[in-house]
Amino acid sequence: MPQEHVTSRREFLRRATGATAWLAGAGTLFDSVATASPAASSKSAPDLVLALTASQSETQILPGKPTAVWRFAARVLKGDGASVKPSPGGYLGPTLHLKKGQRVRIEFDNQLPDPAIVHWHGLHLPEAMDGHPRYAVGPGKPYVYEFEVINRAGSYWYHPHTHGITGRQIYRGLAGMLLVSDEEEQGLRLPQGESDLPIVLQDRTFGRDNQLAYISEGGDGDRAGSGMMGGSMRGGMMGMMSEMMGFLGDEIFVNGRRNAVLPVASRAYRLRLLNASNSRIYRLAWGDGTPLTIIATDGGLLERPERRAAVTLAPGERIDLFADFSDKPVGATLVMRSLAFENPMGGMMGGMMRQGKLPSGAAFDVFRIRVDHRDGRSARLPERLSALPPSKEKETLNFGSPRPFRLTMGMMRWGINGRTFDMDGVADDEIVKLGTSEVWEFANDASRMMAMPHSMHLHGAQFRVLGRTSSGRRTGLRESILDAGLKDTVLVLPGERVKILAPFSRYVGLFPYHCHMLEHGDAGMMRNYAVRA
Ligand SMILES: [Cu+2]
Repeated sequence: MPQEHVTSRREFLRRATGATAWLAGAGTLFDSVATASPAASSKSAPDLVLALTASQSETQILPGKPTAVWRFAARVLKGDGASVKPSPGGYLGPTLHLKKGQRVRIEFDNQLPDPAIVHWHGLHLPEAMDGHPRYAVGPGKPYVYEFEVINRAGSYWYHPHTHGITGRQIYRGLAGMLLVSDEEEQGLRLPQGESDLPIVLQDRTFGRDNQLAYISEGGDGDRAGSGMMGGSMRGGMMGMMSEMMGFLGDEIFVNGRRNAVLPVASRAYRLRLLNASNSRIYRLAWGDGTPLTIIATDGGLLERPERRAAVTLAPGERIDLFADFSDKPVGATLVMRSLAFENPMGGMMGGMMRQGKLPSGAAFDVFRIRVDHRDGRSARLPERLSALPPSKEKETLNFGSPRPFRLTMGMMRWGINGRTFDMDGVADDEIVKLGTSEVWEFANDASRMMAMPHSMHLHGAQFRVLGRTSSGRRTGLRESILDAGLKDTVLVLPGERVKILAPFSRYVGLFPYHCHMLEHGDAGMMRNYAVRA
């Protein structure tokens, strides 16, 4: 281990007062990985060591008073200096670039006034490295992650996973992209470097003094009224509604900036879109009607590019687009739109949520691409991108009788099979066996009072979507859903049943599965499942 790293690590430990048992045990973490995975058997120093902090900050978004935000910052303590790339402007955390097979240590330092823990969304990790809310550390406390990157190349992301306050913490700015590359992907010569753009979609509302306003945090008293949801209604009735139905911001932010314009050259790009909004669903399409060329979903490259007029992107989901601007003149602009769709929030409550400045299902511009210089280079998109691991559907334990997960509403609280989150708890019907695959079925049997889409996310597994059954009624949203490739998050619309095939490999332990509409998850629409040997 290089001396330089030892020094900075000691420094970190000294600074992080109160770091006790956990840090003392950190040196043994690779042992526990090793017992679970033969591939990680050599107990060696990590290839990459990052320091990651979360702290209070401010940024200039509107003219006048800066906006208070919370943000991640990272620096490389050891290894490839290009592993951390700052997010351009805005408040988002830097983009982390990891490689498959890399052994990584991330020394997280919580400088927030809140407890916090970081989840590496989409990565397959040992339980203690995955950011389960029970590992949250208090203000001023560290948490050391050590893991091997075993995921295939893909667009993943990181965000806090603190019980009950994840929505608020992400809303204030705590999120960043985490890109994994591998040899298969490198061989394809897809656009990279400056031609590979993370595009993080969020929605935000400004309240008093240019500050971000969230649910019942107030700050909206001086806003111009927008119907019954405007003005002073927001903190009270609207706050309660948002808390239950999910927060929708008034304005769209891309990479932490509003009215985002992304300057490009006239060449081909890889656009990595992440929906990091609290609860908003997008139905993305190019403004000029050009089909979207999708090359990857949550868990990495598709077998072949998919061309679609529009694609639905639910909270937590990612799609990578291939976009060739080589025939565009300098000065040309192209708009990414979110197309109108039938508001999936039904029932009495859903009717109320159809109001507000930017209701669910409204059409709006998401961002603009502007060609600002010429570049002769053109890139060819291969027709075959990747070989997905075989899904072995017929070999699953319960093929034909899926494990049922009803998305429920009881006592005005969202739940799963009628239960809400229990920090260490797991029910008998939530235990799976290491080394097996199972079919799970999420059933969103909407009631008349409450019909909401849910964006279901599993930690610890990349799954396949086997199919969805629904009434078949056209809503716009449903027709645009892309279930291809490996997924870790899947949208389940009201009235739908969605079947997935999930493998439980490599690591035993307790892993959360939950709705990624952050207000639903925070309200308890989250459970553990246990992987046992
Ligand atoms: Cu939900």
